[in-house]
Amino acid sequence: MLIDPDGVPTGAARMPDDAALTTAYEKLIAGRRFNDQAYALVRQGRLAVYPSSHGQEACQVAAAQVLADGDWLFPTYRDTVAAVTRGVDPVEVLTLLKGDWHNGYDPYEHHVAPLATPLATQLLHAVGVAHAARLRDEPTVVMALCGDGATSEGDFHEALNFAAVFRAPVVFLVQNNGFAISVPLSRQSAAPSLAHKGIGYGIKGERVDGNDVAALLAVLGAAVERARAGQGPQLVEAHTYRIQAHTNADDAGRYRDEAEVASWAKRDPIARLAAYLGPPSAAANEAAERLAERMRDGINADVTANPGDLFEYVYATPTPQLLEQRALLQDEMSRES
Ligand SMILES: Cc1ncc(C[n+]2csc(CCOP(=O)(O)OP(=O)(O)O)c2C)c(N)n1
Repeated sequence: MLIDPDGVPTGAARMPDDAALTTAYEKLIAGRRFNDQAYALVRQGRLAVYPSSHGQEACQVAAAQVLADGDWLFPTYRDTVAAVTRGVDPVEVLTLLKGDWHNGYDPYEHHVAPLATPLATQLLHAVGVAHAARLRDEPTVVMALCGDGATSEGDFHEALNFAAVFRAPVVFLVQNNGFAISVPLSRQSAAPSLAHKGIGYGIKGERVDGNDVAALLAVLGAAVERARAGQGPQLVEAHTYRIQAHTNADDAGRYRDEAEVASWAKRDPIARLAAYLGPPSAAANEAAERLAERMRDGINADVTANPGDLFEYVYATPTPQLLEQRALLQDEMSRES
Protein backbone atom coordinates (compact mmCIF):
# COMPACT_ATOMS: atom_id res chain seq x y z
CA MET A 1 0.00 0.00 0.00
CA LEU A 2 1.36 3.43 -0.93
CA ILE A 3 -1.65 5.58 -0.01
CA ASP A 4 -3.83 4.35 2.87
CA PRO A 5 -7.66 4.51 2.90
CA ASP A 6 -7.50 7.92 4.63
CA GLY A 7 -5.34 9.31 1.85
CA VAL A 8 -2.13 9.27 3.90
CA PRO A 9 1.04 8.16 2.06
CA THR A 10 2.66 5.19 3.78
CA GLY A 11 6.17 6.34 2.91
CA ALA A 12 6.93 3.13 1.05
CA ALA A 13 9.30 3.36 -1.92
CA ARG A 14 8.08 3.26 -5.55
CA MET A 15 5.55 6.11 -5.24
CA PRO A 16 4.56 7.17 -8.82
CA ASP A 17 5.35 10.77 -9.74
CA ASP A 18 2.73 13.53 -9.48
CA ALA A 19 2.04 13.57 -13.22
CA ALA A 20 1.18 9.84 -13.24
CA LEU A 21 -1.03 10.22 -10.17
CA THR A 22 -2.84 13.23 -11.63
CA THR A 23 -3.52 11.34 -14.87
CA ALA A 24 -4.80 8.35 -12.88
CA TYR A 25 -7.04 10.65 -10.83
CA GLU A 26 -8.60 12.14 -13.99
CA LYS A 27 -9.14 8.66 -15.45
CA LEU A 28 -10.69 7.47 -12.18
CA ILE A 29 -13.16 10.36 -12.19
CA ALA A 30 -14.03 9.54 -15.81
CA GLY A 31 -14.22 5.80 -15.05
CA ARG A 32 -16.65 6.29 -12.15
CA ARG A 33 -18.77 8.57 -14.30
CA PHE A 34 -18.75 5.92 -17.03
CA ASN A 35 -19.97 3.27 -14.56
CA ASP A 36 -22.71 5.50 -13.16
CA GLN A 37 -23.90 6.54 -16.62
CA ALA A 38 -23.94 2.97 -17.92
CA TYR A 39 -26.00 1.88 -14.91
CA ALA A 40 -28.46 4.70 -15.55
CA LEU A 41 -28.75 3.64 -19.21
CA VAL A 42 -29.65 0.11 -18.07
CA ARG A 43 -32.42 1.47 -15.85
CA GLN A 44 -33.71 3.49 -18.79
CA GLY A 45 -33.87 0.31 -20.87
CA ARG A 46 -31.22 1.47 -23.33
CA LEU A 47 -28.56 -1.07 -22.37
CA ALA A 48 -29.39 -4.76 -22.04
CA VAL A 49 -27.01 -5.51 -19.21
CA TYR A 50 -24.11 -3.86 -17.38
CA PRO A 51 -21.53 -5.50 -15.14
CA SER A 52 -20.33 -2.46 -13.23
CA SER A 53 -16.76 -2.06 -12.02
CA HIS A 54 -17.81 0.56 -9.45
CA GLY A 55 -15.17 0.28 -6.72
CA GLN A 56 -12.70 -1.49 -8.99
CA GLU A 57 -11.81 1.52 -11.16
CA ALA A 58 -8.28 1.83 -9.76
CA CYS A 59 -7.39 -1.64 -11.10
CA GLN A 60 -8.83 -0.81 -14.49
CA VAL A 61 -7.21 2.60 -14.83
CA ALA A 62 -3.78 1.37 -13.70
CA ALA A 63 -3.91 -1.69 -15.99
CA ALA A 64 -4.38 0.58 -19.00
CA GLN A 65 -2.13 3.40 -17.86
CA VAL A 66 1.04 1.31 -17.46
CA LEU A 67 0.90 0.07 -21.05
CA ALA A 68 2.77 1.56 -24.01
CA ASP A 69 0.90 2.23 -27.27
CA GLY A 70 2.09 -0.97 -28.94
CA ASP A 71 1.12 -3.18 -25.99
CA TRP A 72 -2.13 -5.14 -25.81
CA LEU A 73 -4.96 -5.25 -23.28
CA PHE A 74 -7.20 -8.34 -22.95
CA PRO A 75 -10.31 -7.37 -20.94
CA THR A 76 -13.33 -9.21 -19.57
CA TYR A 77 -16.95 -8.02 -19.66
CA ARG A 78 -16.28 -6.04 -16.42
CA ASP A 79 -13.30 -4.17 -17.82
CA THR A 80 -15.04 -1.49 -19.88
CA VAL A 81 -13.32 1.26 -17.88
CA ALA A 82 -9.90 -0.23 -18.71
CA ALA A 83 -10.84 -0.23 -22.40
CA VAL A 84 -12.07 3.38 -22.27
CA THR A 85 -8.96 4.47 -20.37
CA ARG A 86 -6.93 3.00 -23.20
CA GLY A 87 -8.84 5.11 -25.69
CA VAL A 88 -11.69 2.91 -26.96
CA ASP A 89 -14.78 4.97 -27.76
CA PRO A 90 -17.22 4.81 -24.79
CA VAL A 91 -20.21 4.09 -27.02
CA GLU A 92 -18.44 1.44 -29.08
CA VAL A 93 -17.28 -0.32 -25.92
CA LEU A 94 -20.91 -0.69 -24.82
CA THR A 95 -22.15 -2.00 -28.15
CA LEU A 96 -21.74 -5.61 -27.06
CA LEU A 97 -23.67 -4.96 -23.86
CA LYS A 98 -26.37 -3.20 -25.82
CA GLY A 99 -26.63 -6.28 -27.96
CA ASP A 100 -26.32 -4.36 -31.23
CA TRP A 101 -23.52 -5.54 -33.32
CA HIS A 102 -20.71 -8.04 -32.71
CA ASN A 103 -17.85 -6.53 -30.70
CA GLY A 104 -18.54 -2.88 -31.48
CA TYR A 105 -14.94 -1.65 -31.73
CA ASP A 106 -11.92 -2.45 -33.81
CA PRO A 107 -9.47 -4.36 -31.54
CA TYR A 108 -6.49 -3.24 -33.61
CA GLU A 109 -7.16 0.49 -33.23
CA HIS A 110 -6.11 0.70 -29.58
CA HIS A 111 -4.79 -2.84 -29.15
CA VAL A 112 -7.73 -3.84 -26.98
CA ALA A 113 -9.06 -7.36 -27.54
CA PRO A 114 -12.84 -7.92 -27.45
CA LEU A 115 -14.47 -7.95 -24.00
CA ALA A 116 -14.48 -11.67 -23.15
CA THR A 117 -17.63 -13.10 -21.59
CA PRO A 118 -16.57 -16.79 -21.44
CA LEU A 119 -14.36 -16.83 -18.35
CA ALA A 120 -10.58 -17.05 -18.85
CA THR A 121 -10.65 -17.77 -22.58
CA GLN A 122 -9.03 -14.39 -23.22
CA LEU A 123 -6.02 -15.40 -21.14
CA LEU A 124 -5.01 -18.01 -23.70
CA HIS A 125 -5.42 -15.49 -26.50
CA ALA A 126 -3.35 -12.99 -24.52
CA VAL A 127 -0.54 -15.51 -24.06
CA GLY A 128 -0.66 -16.33 -27.77
CA VAL A 129 -0.23 -12.66 -28.70
CA ALA A 130 2.60 -12.26 -26.18
CA HIS A 131 4.35 -15.41 -27.39
CA ALA A 132 4.05 -14.32 -31.02
CA ALA A 133 5.53 -10.91 -30.18
CA ARG A 134 8.47 -12.59 -28.50
CA LEU A 135 9.08 -14.88 -31.48
CA ARG A 136 9.05 -11.80 -33.73
CA ASP A 137 11.39 -9.93 -31.42
CA GLU A 138 8.83 -7.17 -30.87
CA PRO A 139 8.80 -5.23 -27.57
CA THR A 140 5.06 -5.85 -27.00
CA VAL A 141 3.76 -6.63 -23.51
CA VAL A 142 0.27 -8.01 -22.93
CA MET A 143 -1.94 -7.18 -19.93
CA ALA A 144 -4.45 -9.99 -19.36
CA LEU A 145 -7.33 -9.28 -16.98
CA CYS A 146 -9.55 -11.73 -15.14
CA GLY A 147 -11.57 -12.10 -11.95
CA ASP A 148 -11.03 -14.34 -8.93
CA GLY A 149 -13.65 -16.82 -10.16
CA ALA A 150 -11.85 -17.19 -13.49
CA THR A 151 -8.79 -18.57 -11.68
CA SER A 152 -10.75 -21.84 -11.22
CA GLU A 153 -11.06 -22.30 -14.98
CA GLY A 154 -8.84 -24.74 -16.86
CA ASP A 155 -7.95 -22.02 -19.36
CA PHE A 156 -6.41 -19.94 -16.57
CA HIS A 157 -4.03 -22.75 -15.66
CA GLU A 158 -3.12 -23.55 -19.24
CA ALA A 159 -2.41 -19.88 -19.91
CA LEU A 160 -0.15 -19.54 -16.87
CA ASN A 161 1.69 -22.75 -17.62
CA PHE A 162 2.36 -21.92 -21.27
CA ALA A 163 3.37 -18.34 -20.42
CA ALA A 164 5.77 -19.56 -17.73
CA VAL A 165 7.43 -22.27 -19.83
CA PHE A 166 7.87 -20.00 -22.87
CA ARG A 167 8.52 -16.82 -20.84
CA ALA A 168 5.80 -14.94 -22.68
CA PRO A 169 5.75 -11.18 -21.92
CA VAL A 170 2.35 -11.13 -20.26
CA VAL A 171 1.09 -9.69 -16.98
CA PHE A 172 -1.95 -11.45 -15.52
CA LEU A 173 -3.99 -9.07 -13.37
CA VAL A 174 -6.54 -10.88 -11.21
CA GLN A 175 -9.08 -8.47 -9.78
CA ASN A 176 -10.07 -10.32 -6.64
CA ASN A 177 -13.38 -8.68 -5.79
CA GLY A 178 -14.38 -11.45 -3.39
CA PHE A 179 -17.15 -13.03 -5.46
CA ALA A 180 -17.87 -14.95 -8.63
CA ILE A 181 -21.47 -13.77 -8.89
CA SER A 182 -22.76 -15.21 -5.56
CA VAL A 183 -19.87 -17.61 -4.86
CA PRO A 184 -17.43 -16.21 -2.28
CA LEU A 185 -13.70 -16.73 -2.71
CA SER A 186 -13.65 -19.24 0.18
CA ARG A 187 -15.85 -21.59 -1.93
CA GLN A 188 -13.74 -20.94 -5.00
CA SER A 189 -10.17 -21.52 -3.90
CA ALA A 190 -8.32 -23.14 -0.99
CA ALA A 191 -5.00 -21.57 -2.04
CA PRO A 192 -3.38 -19.29 0.57
CA SER A 193 -3.79 -16.48 -1.97
CA LEU A 194 -4.47 -16.23 -5.68
CA ALA A 195 -0.93 -14.90 -6.15
CA HIS A 196 0.27 -18.35 -4.99
CA LYS A 197 -1.27 -19.81 -8.14
CA GLY A 198 1.40 -17.99 -10.13
CA ILE A 199 4.15 -19.24 -7.88
CA GLY A 200 2.93 -22.81 -8.49
CA TYR A 201 3.70 -22.37 -12.19
CA GLY A 202 7.06 -20.71 -11.64
CA ILE A 203 5.72 -17.19 -12.16
CA LYS A 204 6.34 -14.32 -9.77
CA GLY A 205 3.10 -13.71 -7.85
CA GLU A 206 2.42 -10.44 -6.07
CA ARG A 207 -0.49 -9.07 -4.04
CA VAL A 208 -1.52 -5.44 -4.10
CA ASP A 209 -4.22 -3.24 -2.60
CA GLY A 210 -6.59 -2.98 -5.57
CA ASN A 211 -8.13 0.27 -4.32
CA ASP A 212 -4.78 2.07 -4.13
CA VAL A 213 -4.04 3.37 -7.61
CA ALA A 214 -0.52 4.46 -6.61
CA ALA A 215 0.39 0.92 -5.52
CA LEU A 216 -1.21 -0.54 -8.63
CA LEU A 217 0.73 1.78 -10.93
CA ALA A 218 3.96 0.83 -9.15
CA VAL A 219 3.38 -2.94 -9.10
CA LEU A 220 1.87 -3.28 -12.57
CA GLY A 221 4.35 -0.82 -14.07
CA ALA A 222 7.28 -2.84 -12.72
CA ALA A 223 5.71 -6.11 -13.94
CA VAL A 224 5.28 -4.67 -17.44
CA GLU A 225 8.85 -3.45 -17.57
CA ARG A 226 10.19 -6.82 -16.35
CA ALA A 227 8.17 -8.60 -19.03
CA ARG A 228 9.44 -6.16 -21.65
CA ALA A 229 13.01 -6.79 -20.54
CA GLY A 230 12.57 -10.50 -21.22
CA GLN A 231 12.14 -11.57 -17.60
CA GLY A 232 8.93 -13.45 -18.27
CA PRO A 233 5.32 -13.27 -17.08
CA GLN A 234 3.93 -12.23 -13.72
CA LEU A 235 0.69 -12.65 -11.81
CA VAL A 236 -0.68 -9.73 -9.78
CA GLU A 237 -3.59 -10.29 -7.40
CA ALA A 238 -5.38 -7.01 -6.64
CA HIS A 239 -7.65 -7.00 -3.59
CA THR A 240 -10.72 -4.98 -4.35
CA TYR A 241 -14.51 -5.17 -4.07
CA ARG A 242 -17.46 -5.03 -6.43
CA ILE A 243 -19.66 -2.39 -4.77
CA GLN A 244 -22.66 -3.02 -7.00
CA ALA A 245 -24.37 -6.28 -7.94
CA HIS A 246 -22.72 -8.67 -10.43
CA THR A 247 -24.93 -7.11 -13.11
CA ASN A 248 -28.26 -5.32 -13.04
CA ALA A 249 -29.85 -8.80 -13.29
CA ASP A 250 -28.38 -9.88 -9.93
CA ASP A 251 -29.63 -9.24 -6.39
CA ALA A 252 -26.44 -9.03 -4.29
CA GLY A 253 -28.50 -8.64 -1.10
CA ARG A 254 -29.18 -12.39 -1.25
CA TYR A 255 -25.56 -13.40 -0.64
CA ARG A 256 -23.69 -10.58 1.10
CA ASP A 257 -24.52 -8.17 3.87
CA GLU A 258 -24.67 -4.41 3.80
CA ALA A 259 -22.02 -4.03 6.51
CA GLU A 260 -19.44 -5.69 4.27
CA VAL A 261 -20.34 -3.40 1.36
CA ALA A 262 -20.19 -0.36 3.65
CA SER A 263 -16.75 -1.32 4.97
CA TRP A 264 -15.42 -1.51 1.42
CA ALA A 265 -17.12 1.73 0.41
CA LYS A 266 -14.90 3.41 3.03
CA ARG A 267 -11.87 2.18 1.08
CA ASP A 268 -13.08 3.76 -2.15
CA PRO A 269 -10.20 4.32 -4.59
CA ILE A 270 -11.36 7.80 -5.60
CA ALA A 271 -12.05 9.08 -2.09
CA ARG A 272 -8.57 7.94 -1.10
CA LEU A 273 -6.94 9.89 -3.90
CA ALA A 274 -9.16 12.89 -3.25
CA ALA A 275 -7.95 12.92 0.37
CA TYR A 276 -4.35 12.82 -0.84
CA LEU A 277 -4.51 15.17 -3.86
CA GLY A 278 -7.50 17.36 -3.00
CA PRO A 279 -10.74 17.71 -5.00
CA PRO A 280 -10.60 16.94 -8.74
CA SER A 281 -9.94 19.83 -11.10
CA ALA A 282 -12.82 21.49 -12.93
CA ALA A 283 -11.30 20.18 -16.18
CA ALA A 284 -11.41 16.57 -14.89
CA ASN A 285 -15.07 16.93 -13.90
CA GLU A 286 -15.93 18.52 -17.24
CA ALA A 287 -14.17 15.76 -19.18
CA ALA A 288 -16.15 13.15 -17.22
CA GLU A 289 -19.40 14.97 -17.99
CA ARG A 290 -18.55 15.12 -21.70
CA LEU A 291 -17.89 11.37 -21.61
CA ALA A 292 -21.31 10.75 -20.03
CA GLU A 293 -22.99 13.00 -22.60
CA ARG A 294 -21.30 11.12 -25.43
CA MET A 295 -22.57 7.84 -23.91
CA ARG A 296 -26.13 9.12 -23.64
CA ASP A 297 -26.16 10.49 -27.18
CA GLY A 298 -24.61 7.36 -28.67
CA ILE A 299 -26.58 4.74 -26.77
CA ASN A 300 -29.91 6.55 -27.07
CA ALA A 301 -29.56 6.75 -30.86
CA ASP A 302 -31.63 4.01 -32.45
CA VAL A 303 -29.78 1.75 -34.86
CA THR A 304 -31.21 0.10 -37.91
CA ALA A 305 -30.16 -3.49 -37.67
CA ASN A 306 -29.99 -5.73 -40.70
CA PRO A 307 -30.97 -9.26 -39.60
CA GLY A 308 -28.90 -10.64 -42.50
CA ASP A 309 -25.77 -9.44 -40.68
CA LEU A 310 -26.23 -12.40 -38.36
CA PHE A 311 -24.63 -14.52 -41.03
CA GLU A 312 -21.65 -12.26 -41.66
CA TYR A 313 -18.13 -12.36 -40.24
CA VAL A 314 -18.37 -15.71 -38.48
CA TYR A 315 -17.30 -18.19 -41.15
CA ALA A 316 -15.14 -17.30 -44.16
CA THR A 317 -17.02 -20.07 -45.99
CA PRO A 318 -20.55 -20.44 -44.59
CA THR A 319 -21.72 -23.94 -43.71
CA PRO A 320 -24.58 -25.46 -45.78
CA GLN A 321 -26.86 -25.07 -42.76
CA LEU A 322 -26.11 -21.36 -42.51
CA LEU A 323 -26.71 -20.89 -46.23
CA GLU A 324 -30.05 -22.60 -45.86
CA GLN A 325 -30.99 -20.48 -42.85
CA ARG A 326 -29.91 -17.29 -44.64
CA ALA A 327 -32.09 -18.18 -47.63
CA LEU A 328 -35.05 -18.81 -45.30
CA LEU A 329 -34.52 -15.44 -43.63
CA GLN A 330 -34.21 -13.63 -46.96
CA ASP A 331 -37.41 -15.29 -48.16
CA GLU A 332 -39.27 -14.29 -45.01
CA MET A 333 -38.00 -10.72 -45.18
CA SER A 334 -38.93 -10.34 -48.84
CA ARG A 335 -42.48 -11.42 -48.02
CA GLU A 336 -42.73 -8.89 -45.17
CA SER A 337 -41.68 -5.93 -47.33
C1 LIG B 1 -16.70 -20.46 -18.99
C2 LIG B 1 -17.79 -19.73 -18.26
N1 LIG B 1 -18.43 -20.35 -17.24
C3 LIG B 1 -19.41 -19.69 -16.58
C4 LIG B 1 -19.77 -18.42 -16.92
C5 LIG B 1 -20.90 -17.71 -16.17
N2 LIG B 1 -20.33 -16.61 -15.38
C6 LIG B 1 -20.40 -15.34 -15.81
S1 LIG B 1 -19.66 -14.28 -14.76
C7 LIG B 1 -19.27 -15.50 -13.68
C8 LIG B 1 -18.51 -15.17 -12.42
C9 LIG B 1 -17.14 -14.69 -12.69
O1 LIG B 1 -16.51 -14.26 -11.53
P1 LIG B 1 -15.08 -13.60 -11.55
O2 LIG B 1 -14.17 -14.32 -12.48
O3 LIG B 1 -14.63 -13.47 -10.15
O4 LIG B 1 -15.30 -12.17 -12.22
P2 LIG B 1 -16.24 -10.95 -11.76
O5 LIG B 1 -17.58 -11.18 -12.42
O6 LIG B 1 -16.31 -10.94 -10.28
O7 LIG B 1 -15.58 -9.75 -12.33
C10 LIG B 1 -19.73 -16.73 -14.15
C11 LIG B 1 -19.57 -18.00 -13.43
C12 LIG B 1 -19.08 -17.82 -17.99
N3 LIG B 1 -19.33 -16.57 -18.37
N4 LIG B 1 -18.09 -18.50 -18.63
